[in-house]
Parts: sequence; structure tokens; C-alpha cells
Amino acid sequence: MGNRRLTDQQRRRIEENAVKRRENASAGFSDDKEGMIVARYSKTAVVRANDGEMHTCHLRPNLSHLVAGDHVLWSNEETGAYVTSQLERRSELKRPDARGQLKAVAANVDLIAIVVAPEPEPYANLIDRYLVAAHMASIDTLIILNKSDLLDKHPDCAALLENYRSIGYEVMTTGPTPSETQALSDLLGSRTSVFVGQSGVGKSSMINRLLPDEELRIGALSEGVLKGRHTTTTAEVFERPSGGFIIDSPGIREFGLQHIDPALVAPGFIEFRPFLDRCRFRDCSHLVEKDCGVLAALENNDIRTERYESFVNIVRDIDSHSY
Ligand SMILES: Nc1nc2c(ncn2[C@@H]2O[C@H](COP(=O)(O)OP(=O)(O)OP(=O)(O)O)[C@@H](O)[C@H]2O)c(=O)[nH]1
Ligand SMILES: [Mg+2]
Ligand SMILES: [Zn+2]
Repeated sequence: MGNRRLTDQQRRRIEENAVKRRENASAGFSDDKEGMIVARYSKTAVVRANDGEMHTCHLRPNLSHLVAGDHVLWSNEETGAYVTSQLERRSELKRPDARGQLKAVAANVDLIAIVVAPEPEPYANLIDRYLVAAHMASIDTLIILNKSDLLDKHPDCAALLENYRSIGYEVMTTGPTPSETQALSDLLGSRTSVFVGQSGVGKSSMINRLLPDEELRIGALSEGVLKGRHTTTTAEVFERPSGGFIIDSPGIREFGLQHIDPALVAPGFIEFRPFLDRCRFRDCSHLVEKDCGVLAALENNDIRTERYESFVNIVRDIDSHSY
């Protein structure tokens, strides 16, 4: 708890500092300029200035939590370019890192595009975890089924997507043809979207298809690291010529939600919502209680068994981490 308070205090100081620096900059008292973090490395970051130019900047240790999409102030100093402060985030997608510490993955996004494909085989529970996280962060979602050319071999994938569509999630299918890429492009519009999902589903390939003329195709920043293979290792922002940004992110195997209050899981299941005020107990866990709206809906086939089991999996996972 003491730790938490210190962090909050530090955070407030950083925010106050940012406000002051921004005021100074707009009054012409300093050389601070606004920009966006395009790629973040351990001690440096590529910052896109508002005129579209890219600058490699040093990061001060108190800015170590910056991620792709963050808005910052930066300035040219004698010893090089520096990020001087972080500006407020309008949204953030967070997940625990390998040590269980909650970290932002991307900031200031309007849309989380959850990408799946016939190969590698999709895990519905991973999709559901992203949907819960997006709901908690108040960020819109789009489920994208990529590699449409492989659907003939895997017909259950189309059925999986159809299940999500039928309960009210926005979904789309895309693949190698230009018309599919155009449809994806139209749907993204000028929003800032982060592409997430398992490794190998084609997140970076889709971005390359959306940016046909970009010399950044297949990550110029990380090129040469793994010749022939292009697994994404750090989140990176791409600007769309038609407006808006796409953030590519490294593929993941699992998405821990241990950090969240189990009571917030059910509202993240869109089709559970109409039933949540029908539970007899206000703090109903929807697991064992009598007169539970969710369990009644499950009984009635208004909620699919697979989704309910996925809900239970997430809640039990949180419980097992809270001891
Ligand atoms: N058949 C087919 N293969 C595709 C399609 N899109 C991408 N791929 C292939 O899928 C493989 C993985 O693509 P990537 O774009 O690297 O996948 P990723 O999701 O960015 O993977 P990570 O960066 O590791 O998370 C590559 O061999 C691509 O050529 C598609 O529409 N159809
Ligand atoms: Mg990639
Ligand atoms: Zn209930």
C-alpha cells in the first residue's frame, strides 16, 4: 500500500511537471515540442513530432513506463534529443508482464483489433480475455479473422466468428486479396487501432497490406535481427496515409487478468449484461448462487455454454491468484 501511494504521488508530480512544461512551451519559454512515441526501447524511443518527422530520443528513468502511442513533450538539447515529459493518456490497454506486474501495452487507442486466424488454432478464451480488458478500459473492439484463404480447411473458424457476431461483437474476415484489405481499411477509418493476438496470426502482414507503399514494411526498425522470420518484438506505431494510426504489437500466448476485480468480469461478457440485474444477490458471483440471472440464462440457452465456461475460467484464475 505504501508503495502504491508513493507511485501515485510520483505520478501526480510527473503530471504537474507536464502541465507546467506544456504551458511554458506554448508561451515560447522552452523548446519543448509535442510528439507521439512510435517505438519504445529500453533507454530510447522513436518519437514522431507533430510535423511527421521521426526523432530518436533518450528517455529519463522516471519516464520508464512510456509505451507506443503515448503523447509526450520532447526537446533537442546539447547532448541529444530527450523526452521531457509524458502527457495524459486518453486510454490504455494493460496486461501483466512476465513477472506479474501490470504494464501498459499501448496508449491512446480507440480500437483494440483482436486478430485470429485458422492457423495457429484460435483460443476463444484468449479472445474473451481481450474483450474483458477492452471493456474495462472503455476501448471499442473488433475481432478480425485473418487468412480467409485457409478457411476451407478450417470451417469451424467461421462458426467461431459467427458466434461472436451473433451476440453483438463487431467482427470481420480478411485475407490476402486487395478487396479484403480495402474492407478492413474502411472499417478502421481514421481511428488509432492496436492489433493484438497470438503470434503468427498475421498482424504485421495485415499492416503491411494496409500500408502498401511504406518502406517500413516488415519493421525497418527491427529488420536484420531475424532474417527470414519477422516476429514482432516491440510495439510499433504506423501512420496510415488516409489518416489514423495502427499499432503493431508482439504476439502473446496468454493474457493474465489476475489484476482485476472478479466482479468486473461478467460485464465484459456482452451477452451477460441484460441478465446481471436479475440476480437475487447484488454481489452474485454467477457461479453457484440461487436465483442468479446468468445461470438462469445459461439454462435457457440465452448464454452459450462455451462463453459461460470461459467466464468461469477467468474468474477462477483470478481467485487462484488472490491468496
Ligand atoms: N495463408 C495466409 N497466410 C498469411 C496471411 N497473412 C499472413 N500470413 C502468414 O502468416 C505468418 C505470420 O505472419 P505475421 O504477420 O508475422 O504474424 P504476426 O501476427 O505479426 O506474428 P507476431 O509478430 O509473432 O505476433 C507469415 O508466414 C505470413 O506470411 C493470409 O492472409 N493468408
Ligand atoms: Mg508481428
Ligand atoms: Zn448471478
